[in-house]
Amino acid sequence: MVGVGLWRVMAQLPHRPLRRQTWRLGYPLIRLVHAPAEPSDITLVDQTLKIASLITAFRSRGHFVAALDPLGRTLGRLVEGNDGAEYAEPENARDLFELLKDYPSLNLDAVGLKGVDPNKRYYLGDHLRMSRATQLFWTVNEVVALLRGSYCGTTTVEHEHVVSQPGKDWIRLMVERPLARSLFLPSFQRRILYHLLYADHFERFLATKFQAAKRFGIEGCESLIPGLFALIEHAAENGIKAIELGMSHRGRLNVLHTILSKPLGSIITEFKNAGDHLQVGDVKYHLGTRGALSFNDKTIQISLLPNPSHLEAVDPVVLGKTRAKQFFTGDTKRSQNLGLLLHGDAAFSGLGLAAEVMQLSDLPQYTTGGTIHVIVNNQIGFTTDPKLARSSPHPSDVAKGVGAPIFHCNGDDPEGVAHCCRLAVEWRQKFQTDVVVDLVCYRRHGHNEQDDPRATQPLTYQKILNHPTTLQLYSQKLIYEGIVTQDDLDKWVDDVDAKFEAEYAAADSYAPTLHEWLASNWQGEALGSSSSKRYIQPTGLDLESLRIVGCAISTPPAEFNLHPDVANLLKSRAQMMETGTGIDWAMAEALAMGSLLMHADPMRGQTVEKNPHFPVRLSGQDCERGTFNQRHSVLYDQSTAKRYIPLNNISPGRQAEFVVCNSNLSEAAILGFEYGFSLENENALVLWEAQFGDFTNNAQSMIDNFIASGEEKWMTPTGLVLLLPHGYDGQGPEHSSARLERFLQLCNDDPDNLPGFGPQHKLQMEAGFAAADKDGKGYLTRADLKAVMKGVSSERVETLLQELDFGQADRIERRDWDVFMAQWMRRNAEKDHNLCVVNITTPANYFHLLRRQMNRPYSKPVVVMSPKYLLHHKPCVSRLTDMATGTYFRRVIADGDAADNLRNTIDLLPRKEIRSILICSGKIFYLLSNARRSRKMRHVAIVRLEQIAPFPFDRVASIINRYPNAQLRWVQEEPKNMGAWAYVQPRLATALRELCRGREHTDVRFIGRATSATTATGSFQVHQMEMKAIINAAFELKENEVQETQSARRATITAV
Ligand SMILES: Cc1ncc(C[n+]2csc(CCOP(=O)(O)OP(=O)(O)O)c2C)c(N)n1
Ligand SMILES: [Mg+2]
Repeated sequence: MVGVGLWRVMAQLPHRPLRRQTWRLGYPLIRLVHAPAEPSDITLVDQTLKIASLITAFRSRGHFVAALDPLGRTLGRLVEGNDGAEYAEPENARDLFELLKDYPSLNLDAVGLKGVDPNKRYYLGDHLRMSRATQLFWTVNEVVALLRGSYCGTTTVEHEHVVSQPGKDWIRLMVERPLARSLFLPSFQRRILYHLLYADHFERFLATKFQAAKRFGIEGCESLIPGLFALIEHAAENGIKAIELGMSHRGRLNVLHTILSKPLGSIITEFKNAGDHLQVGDVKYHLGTRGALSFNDKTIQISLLPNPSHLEAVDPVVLGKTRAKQFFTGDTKRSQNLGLLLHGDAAFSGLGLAAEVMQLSDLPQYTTGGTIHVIVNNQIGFTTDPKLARSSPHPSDVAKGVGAPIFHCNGDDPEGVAHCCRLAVEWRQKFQTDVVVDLVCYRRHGHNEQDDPRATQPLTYQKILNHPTTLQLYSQKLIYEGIVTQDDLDKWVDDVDAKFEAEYAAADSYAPTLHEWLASNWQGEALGSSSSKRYIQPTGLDLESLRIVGCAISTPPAEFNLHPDVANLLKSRAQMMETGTGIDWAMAEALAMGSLLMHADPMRGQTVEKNPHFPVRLSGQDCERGTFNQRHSVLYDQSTAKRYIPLNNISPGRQAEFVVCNSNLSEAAILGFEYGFSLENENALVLWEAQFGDFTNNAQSMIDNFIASGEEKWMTPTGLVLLLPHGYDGQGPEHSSARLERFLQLCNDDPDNLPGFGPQHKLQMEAGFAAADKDGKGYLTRADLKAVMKGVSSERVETLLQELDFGQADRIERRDWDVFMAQWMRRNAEKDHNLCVVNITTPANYFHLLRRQMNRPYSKPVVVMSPKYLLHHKPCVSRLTDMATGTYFRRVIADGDAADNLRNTIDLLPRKEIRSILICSGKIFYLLSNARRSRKMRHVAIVRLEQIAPFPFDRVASIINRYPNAQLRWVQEEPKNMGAWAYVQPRLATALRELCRGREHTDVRFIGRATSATTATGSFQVHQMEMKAIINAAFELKENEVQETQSARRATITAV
């Protein structure tokens, strides 16, 4: 084959000697192996190989000598003291640099082609991608001309690290051709110029009108705007229907206005601070919005997510939301919804989150089919030069780890920028993986407009001062090429400036609306535009529904070869369903999730099976099996490794989907991703599980800046559930604490004031009673109560009455009404709370909690201090009837309550004789209960705070009031400066002050570990001694419990 191919080629050869040499190479190849080659053969082979290496050099190192820096610093030796210069010194490509220095008179010595005639033709076959179609023989001159244009101009691409060979081939095909930079039509060039002009004048306008304001202008990188237009237009042409966009401060106002059409009047209002009545909770350059762009017959929706100052933090959120969009719109090919992230150069290379997020790009349950990253590479981060900001040549280098191709372009070449953006879109649609556009530009002013950058970068800013704007450069080019005239340009300038002025003049009467800040489909819930399928309904379910779900999740498919332990687990689950007892944590969780997947809509008379509802998505490290071997939500056939997910087989085709996925080892990226997922649609239960709660602080900014505060800042409610394994089992400082105190500190409920107790509340109650008691009998019946609670289901009223211990009495006195209304107001106030924090002790209560997330019309994030030890602790079980109709989530559980799963373990003294109340939360309850039983402490009551925040003032108080003569103790496992104590202490004081008047004992003593710098000891023995000391202190009626535990700790520590 080789011989025939070469023969055909030879026929075209110009010179006889060359033909003879080539023939020798082609025909008896064996001669080359067996006989010594002739010097001329060797020279030819050597030169051809050198040309091949030259091609490789251009492809792999051409970007080092490309003309990327608008300030002209990339190509050429760095001048000493030329601060701010790109790190990419030509040392990395010295040969190419020497070769191109005096182009077109090539210095072939530099690349080892000494003495070669640059016009002699060499057979290169496949080495140049284009050769297959057009040319097999190339002169060195042609090779250099082609590759110089492809890799060393104002645009270039890095692709040697791309893993996919077809991907590499495609890129070469796209760039290695003489006119690879698409010949844009004049109309397109005019549009680029117009967008450039608009972006440029937008900043000028704001700079003139608001000289003292920070706006983080785009000056120096105006080509971002035509670049984005080109990207979005090409995305629309390639089938994308919606873009989720995330970006930082730089140029954000410009993007908001020019790309997303945020009215200028609105931006001006924000500058003037005239929209404060809308209680916007964040600065203008953090806000999000939604917009749409139309190109011919195609419209593309764009939603810009709001973000905190924390750079890169929004990245995973954008991708989670993109994934959710794909999920909810059935975009299984991921070809219609695109995630687009704009980054700063310093942030992209410096912050690990960017790299963590890119790691998600090819993970089956996290991929979004490729993200397009655009780096606004202004070659500075605040006052820090690139050489101090990263250890690699380009800020984009971190993307090489995931094999993303990287297009670099010079910001002063807006056509090149548009071209790269279009190629990025094509790559993404074709290969469905991440791709980067590194837009190399500069920052004309300081970090913000109040900074003078000359103080730290004097030489760079001298250069910038003398450097024409991109608009000037590009308009000169187009005028020179005859694409536009100076008159055209002047007219555009006049029109654009006049438009801005007119909007400025009209801004005083501009009425901003809350909708301008909404980036999500259902963010408008608070504004009455919710798409919710949800309403308040009880979380308890009829036993039949529970059995349907229970049976499905404990039955493996036929002929499925289960692991023996898993087979036993399923058997025990089946038994739980049969007996209705012994329901453990994992089973309760599966029942809750399964019932949500099959959720019935009783209002429409539908049965469990007829109304598929509420998809459930659970993600986290090793969550499929469960870190503690408890969940096994995916079954594996032991002979085929086939997977089977019981929760997806309750009623296949007629249920919502259960997505369960082991995540990669990242907290911040995954938590951010799931938070983003939860923002897209409120009708899904989204849960993130940490391996151990201890690791959540790796994701602290997701918690502080999004989950806890997003709703208040940006009106972005979320119903995300965080499962954070927590509890002291003697496993050391980093496997004990999910840092409960941190979450409680984020909760916004007022420690000192009770809802329902203000003067205006009293007036409301009075008026309400008068309205309900129509016939003036002085009390209400249950019917009166239900009649006056318009729009509230009768079941719900009954639940509230039960919670207040009304029993079955049909006479509600005025005092009871006040209590009822205070409770009602408190419930309403829960809507204003930002975070719910629970530390639950029974599987049934966990079941209700999860179902409550989907059974109330508003969404709140829930932080669950989830158990480890309790997962397999025999007494920690519930009965099926604890989840049945009429049962509900208990914020507090006291001895003998219906939800008390350990009732009858001790015969307590009558309530008046109870001398001590131990209030606690979570796992320690079981230790206390066990000790109380074995020590026969009949005079001690134990109260479990299941929901810590919002604090259940009313419920806690009514339980305390049951024991009028008891002392109060708060017992916790955590050190005194951690756990719930700091949160609970003032709230207990308020509850006692307002709701427990007249009792003798009103101070609450602390029992727990002594204050400590670390969460827990590393010694198991010390841990056990500490636990013992806590339990002893809890049951001793001494005054100095704290000292007791403190000295116990010190003693043990010294002993060790
Ligand atoms: C996580 C984080 N750390 C620090 C900062 C403070 N900060 C704000 S802007 C900035 C420089 C960002 O540089 P770059 O990413 O290149 O963006 P540019 O401002 O140049 O567009 C820094 C350090 C921040 N906002 N977020
Ligand atoms: Mg920068």
